[in-house]
Amino acid sequence: MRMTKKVTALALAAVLAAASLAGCNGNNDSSSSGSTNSGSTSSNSDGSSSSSQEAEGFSYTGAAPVTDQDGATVSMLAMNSWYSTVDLSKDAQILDEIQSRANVTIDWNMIDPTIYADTVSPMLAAGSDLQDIVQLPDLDSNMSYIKSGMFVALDEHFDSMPNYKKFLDENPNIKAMLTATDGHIYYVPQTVVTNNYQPCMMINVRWLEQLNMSEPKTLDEFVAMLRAFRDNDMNGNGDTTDEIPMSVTSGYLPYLFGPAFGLDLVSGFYADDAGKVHYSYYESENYKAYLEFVKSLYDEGLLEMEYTSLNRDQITSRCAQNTTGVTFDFSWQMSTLYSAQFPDYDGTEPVFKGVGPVSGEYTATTWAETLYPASLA
Ligand SMILES: [Ca+2]
Repeated sequence: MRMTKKVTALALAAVLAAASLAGCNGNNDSSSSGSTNSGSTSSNSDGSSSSSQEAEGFSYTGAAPVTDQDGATVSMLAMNSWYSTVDLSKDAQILDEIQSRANVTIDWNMIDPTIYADTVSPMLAAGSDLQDIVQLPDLDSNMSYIKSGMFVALDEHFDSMPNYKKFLDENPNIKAMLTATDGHIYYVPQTVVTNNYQPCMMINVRWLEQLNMSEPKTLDEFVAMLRAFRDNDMNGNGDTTDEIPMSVTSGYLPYLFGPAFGLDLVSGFYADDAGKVHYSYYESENYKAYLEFVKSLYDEGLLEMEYTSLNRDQITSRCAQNTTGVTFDFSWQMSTLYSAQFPDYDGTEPVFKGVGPVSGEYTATTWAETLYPASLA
C-alpha cells in the first residue's frame, strides 16, 4: 500500500513516543521491543517509497507534516501503559501532538502489557489482520518475524526516512544491533526521550528524619538503617512488627546490590581497567559475597519475606499503608507512584526519595563482621 509507505516515518516516530511513555518495566535494552513496519503485501511490489512519493508530488524531508493528503491514517499495534488507569491512545498528549503535526491519524490497537506477548504472538504467527506497525513482543531472536516475509526492509526506504537514517548513522552500534543477518534493517529500537529513565533506590525519607539518620552511603550504613526501620514503630500505629524495612522485587535486587560488589549483574559482562572482559556471574568470590549479603538481609527480616512474588502493586500498597521503608524502581515512580500514596504529598517534598547507590568501599569480610561477628570468632 502506498499510503502505508508514505507515512512510515511518522508512524515510527509515534512508536518511539509510545514506547517511552509506556515504560518498559525494567527491560530497557535499547535494542529491545523493536517495532517493525508490517506491510500487508510484499514490500517491493509497488516500487520504492521514494519513487512513489515523487510520482505523487510530495517528498518527505524530515519535517512535519509527512503527507499533504488529509485523512491519512496508519494502524498500529502497541503495548499500552503499565498503569491500568492510563490509556495511551487517549491520554497521551504527545501522541495527539504528533498526529496533528504529521497530518495523520493513528488507528491504535493498544494491548495491556501484562498480556501483550500472549496476545500478539498468535497474531504474528497467524500473519493476518496485522496493523501497519507492530511493536514486537520479544527480540525476535530467531528472526522468525522477518523470515515470515510479512515485514518491510526499512533500509530500502531510507530515502523517505531521513530522520531515522540520520539516527542510525550517528549510532553505528545501534545500527549494527538492528541489522539482520541478511543485511537489511527491519526494526526500530525503543528509544528513551526522558532524562530520568534510570532505576534507583528510593528511601522513605520521613522515616529517616524520624530516626535522625542520614542517607546511607555504604552497605554497613544501609543495613543499620534497615534494622532501625525494622525495630522501631516507624508508622506510629503502636505495632512494632508491621514495618517492612525493604520491599524490592527479586528482579531488581541485582540492580540494587550488584554494583556494590563490583558486579554488573544486569548485563552480566564488564571490562576491568586493563580491558579484560569478565562475566559477573562467574566472578565467584564477589558473586558469592553478593548472594550471602542478600541472604543475610532475608535472614534478618530486612528484606520482605515474599520478595520472590512481590509486584509493584503490592509495593504501592505498602506505601499507602506506610509500612515500607525502601524500594527500587525507575526514578519517575518516586513522585507518580510511591510518594503519591501519601495523602499529604503535594509534589514539593518527596516521601520516597531517590538516593545514590551504596558504595563498594567495604569487603566481604567487612560486612560479614558487621552482620555475623559471632561466626567469625
Ligand atoms: Ca508500626
